Amino acid sequence: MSTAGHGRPHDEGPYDAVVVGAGLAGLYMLHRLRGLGMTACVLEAGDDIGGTWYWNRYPGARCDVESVFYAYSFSRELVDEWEWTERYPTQPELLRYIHHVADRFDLRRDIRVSTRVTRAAFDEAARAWVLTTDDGDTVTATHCVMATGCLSAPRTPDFTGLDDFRGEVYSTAEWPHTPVDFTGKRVGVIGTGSSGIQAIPQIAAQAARLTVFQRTANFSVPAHNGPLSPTRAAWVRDNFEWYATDGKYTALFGTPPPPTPLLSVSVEEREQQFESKWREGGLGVIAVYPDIVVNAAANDVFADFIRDKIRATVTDPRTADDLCPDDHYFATKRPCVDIDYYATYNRDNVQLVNLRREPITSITEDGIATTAAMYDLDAIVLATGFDAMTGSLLRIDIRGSDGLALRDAWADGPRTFLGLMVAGFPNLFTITGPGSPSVLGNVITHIEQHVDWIAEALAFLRSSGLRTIEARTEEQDAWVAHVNEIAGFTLYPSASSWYVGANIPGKPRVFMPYIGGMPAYRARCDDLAARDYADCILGT
Ligand code: NA7
Repeated sequence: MSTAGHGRPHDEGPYDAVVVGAGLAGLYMLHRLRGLGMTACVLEAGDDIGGTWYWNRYPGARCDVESVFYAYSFSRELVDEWEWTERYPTQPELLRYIHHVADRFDLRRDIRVSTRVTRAAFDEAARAWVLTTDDGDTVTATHCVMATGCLSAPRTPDFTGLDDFRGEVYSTAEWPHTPVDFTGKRVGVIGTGSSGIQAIPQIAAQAARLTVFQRTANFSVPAHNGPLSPTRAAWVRDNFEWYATDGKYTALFGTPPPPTPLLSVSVEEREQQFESKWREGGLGVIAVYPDIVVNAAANDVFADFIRDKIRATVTDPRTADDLCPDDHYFATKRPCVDIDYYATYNRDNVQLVNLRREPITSITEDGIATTAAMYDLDAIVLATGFDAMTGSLLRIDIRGSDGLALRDAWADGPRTFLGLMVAGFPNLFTITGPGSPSVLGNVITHIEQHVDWIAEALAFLRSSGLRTIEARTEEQDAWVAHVNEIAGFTLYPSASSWYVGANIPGKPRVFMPYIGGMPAYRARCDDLAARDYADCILGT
């Protein structure tokens, strides 16, 4: 693996393709490009590979998808040889897996780490992309693939006085690489999304005192984590052919939902189904009944079931009430998958502060001040989320034809064709970009589908003697309209979630992922390929 940090800026390339990001998407993209006999280079901002699993090393960090499903399926040998240890993989185990993949497929020699891309511009005369790095180097390639991740632009809210705080400040998304010891300390955690909910039980077990600052209560479902059962591991291997083609897209939802809508069955029957899904745990709980994401009344019934579970677990009634979500429908924000989250509030050293009742006014030298009290702290942990889906792309100054800035093209929200391409930006691909299923479901399977599609498109261009491919504006407009229309049939856009950019002040409120399901989405992508990319502008 090469690193940056040399004296004089230099120019690299031309490559057939340059890939930005060496996480799960970038690594597989490189592997496929190599398989096509193409020259490629991967640029990675981090000091090592791993993407999300390189950065998010906070205590308790785990994937919310089961280990056997959150794994590549492009290589049967890889599936056969890698043994996961727990039902849900920890961050260190995921990183070991990613390193194993990089070594096994000899990927490192084309990856340049410690290299942040600041600008990517399409040179129309050369019909090539020129990427500029933070060292001032340039890398030129015919195609540019953004494998920059959907949740990789961390966001720290603008808290008054944060710099004045004399204690330690940590961000879950940029956790130190050396162990952090909270023993004997008074710790405050701001944020109760997935990261906060995973970290809180771990920090509570170590710290002298933990104060959780919650603005919005989230729905969390039990992980029922434990050692990986041999049958679970064998299931993917035994059904590999089906799994790798179709099964992987739905596997994370566990037993399929019953065909009947929730409101059409008896109270006894639905309670049984609720309990059965709750015992299964994990994100499969979303598939409890088919109508909970489209019918508010059905959603309310199931949300009440979860609120009852919270109240049955948390002994202090006021804390329990504060932990019960009441401002959004279940699943309209990605539910958290937890290990002992709610029970943590029964510990004597844990306190919940409801920021709806007492908002934070400032951070001082000593801790966090709210409208009601001063909380003295030795450490603050920010679990405050990401500028999701568009943040990592827009932090790069991306310029297409005629110098068109992606920031301008997306000023009213992201516009893509299939979440893969953007009109006005020839030969630019976005893996799991907005407008694709991306974050809805199991991201690694969506990554594989996108990488395979891009690889096939590049192979087609080469075999047809073509050099450029670009989304047509009218096809893109139609796709964006379709993405919005489908979202509008569901309850999802009603929530102030990162799916709609609501967590970033000023961000246009648009439901970004495609919620029409993988079968419909894959059919559209496959159809486009089968028709030789007829909906795109192709150039020599
Ligand atoms: P999330 O889910 O965006 O959670 C961020 C949390 O931080 C959430 O509880 C926010 O409350 C809270 N937050 C953000 N800004 C503030 C301020 N200013 N004051 C108080 N609280 C604040 O990010 P995660 O990293 O936990 O998870 C992201 C995804 O990663 C997750 O969905 C999984 O797919 C994996 P809010 O809800 O905005 O009121």
